[in-house]
Amino acid sequence: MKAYWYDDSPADQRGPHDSGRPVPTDLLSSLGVLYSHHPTLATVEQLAQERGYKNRDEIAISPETMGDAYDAKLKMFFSEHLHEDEEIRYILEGAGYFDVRSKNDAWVRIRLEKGDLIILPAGIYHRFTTDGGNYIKAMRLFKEEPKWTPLNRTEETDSNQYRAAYLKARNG
Ligand code: KMT
Ligand code: NI
Repeated sequence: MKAYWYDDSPADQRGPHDSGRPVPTDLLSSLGVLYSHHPTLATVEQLAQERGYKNRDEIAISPETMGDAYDAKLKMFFSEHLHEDEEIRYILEGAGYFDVRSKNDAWVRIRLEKGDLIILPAGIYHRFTTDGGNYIKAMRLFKEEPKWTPLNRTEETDSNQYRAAYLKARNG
């Protein structure tokens, strides 16, 4: 894992966009973003049990697995959105970037590779992209029914109840 301020250049979303300014893990946790590294599945199982993630599936994102839909999917993942549930991802292969909004609405880019696990809280604005390798395989963990639906950022999501609850928790 590597976290840093996004450079906001118009280059391809899959480039590093590294401003050279690192973001420490405690800034991530102040946003409610939890990171951990798991060389094997054993400690993922433990975390899943503790947090009540009873279900899981796997997603592979690449031109090979998605064919013609890849470009459209990539665009969809990269539109700024929130979910009404946590987004938990354990990276099995490949790499990718999760961008999350900071308190002053700047992008923090989080690079994840094999063995990295991230939990994004419900209500946080974020987006995702593969890197130049165009391949990631991740385990998606969830509690009950998956609520994958991305709600793209609008005035309406600004007043979504999960957004409001997130801001309350984040801002204290
Ligand atoms: C999402 O919901 O944005 C995703 O599933 C991103 C891909 S998981 C590595
Ligand atoms: Ni998402």
